[in-house]
Amino acid sequence: MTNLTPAQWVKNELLAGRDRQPKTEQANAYAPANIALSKYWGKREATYNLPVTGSLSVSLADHGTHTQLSVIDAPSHEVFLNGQQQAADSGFASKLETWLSLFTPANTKLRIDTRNTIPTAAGLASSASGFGAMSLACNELFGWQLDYTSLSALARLGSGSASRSLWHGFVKWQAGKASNGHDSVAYVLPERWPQLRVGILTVSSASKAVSSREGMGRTIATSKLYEQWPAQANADLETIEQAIMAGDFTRMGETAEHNAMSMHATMVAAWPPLVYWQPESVAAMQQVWQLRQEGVEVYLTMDAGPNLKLLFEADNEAKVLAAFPQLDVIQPFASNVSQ
Ligand code: 2P0
Repeated sequence: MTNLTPAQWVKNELLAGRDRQPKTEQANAYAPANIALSKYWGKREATYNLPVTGSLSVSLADHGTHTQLSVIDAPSHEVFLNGQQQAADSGFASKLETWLSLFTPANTKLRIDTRNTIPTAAGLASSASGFGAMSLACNELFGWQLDYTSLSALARLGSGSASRSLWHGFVKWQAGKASNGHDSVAYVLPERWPQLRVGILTVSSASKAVSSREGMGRTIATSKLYEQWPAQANADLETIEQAIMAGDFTRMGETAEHNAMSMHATMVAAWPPLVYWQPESVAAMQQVWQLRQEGVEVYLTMDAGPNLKLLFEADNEAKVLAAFPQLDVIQPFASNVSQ
């Protein structure tokens, strides 16, 4: 089989038989941000954003991205982020345009209004909810009627972690094997965990020195410790999925924290070293471990940035908040968050 480019794959396979033109003048969508409990760190193929391993996340309810698409009569797309027009050559606009060019007819130009409900300083206004919301809004605008799992492959082409941002709740992105990624898709798990809390602990709003994309490339290329990562990531993914099914918070939390620390170990062993932590991050980690010693069951996870995400259950919320008064507490399974 000849290798297709992502644009050929989208047009010939994902959208096969579908008309190319917009079906309505405007479309709106929302997608939540997500935090991986078992991380995606490393690509086996970069043009399709195909991961080395699967990953599993929990979505962040009302922390995410609202996107409105409007068909416009203009020579090029217009991109607005939180109300501010973005220069066409900005990183944000050009990433969006590259993704839109995978399927948008040349004569169709869009105004894209994207608004994040995540505090920018938290470093969570990631591409995940952005491309998640774009994929849902495009499905509406172009009338594709694709199911969410198919849309997750399209979101992945924008950003890997976006494949996990189409649903609320626990979401698993399976690595897949195919060279065109048709099987590298995500789906929502049926389990709910109403007592689960995710706390966003913003310890530093220093901007990210090295993007995740560059960081994972550097880690694979130079970190000897990365060699052990895929086996651990696969095992952790399975353990966390089982812990979710069993409602075993200790097992889920311990495995998620160990997974994040191990991912960071692979980064630290890259060259030049990749250390996303700030002194405040380490101080906060030690505070979390101290709390655990005192019998408060709270675990941490971290991504490619200095901030911590804490995992705990409702019965410990007051104690965790007492230790971290600035914590932004999210209820991923609140009754008003429909799955
Ligand atoms: C994750 N991260 O699983 C991991 C953990 C960061 C650390 O997914 O290159 O922005 O667009 O596929 O999705 C961040 O990576 O990277 C990420 P691309 P993406 O959440």
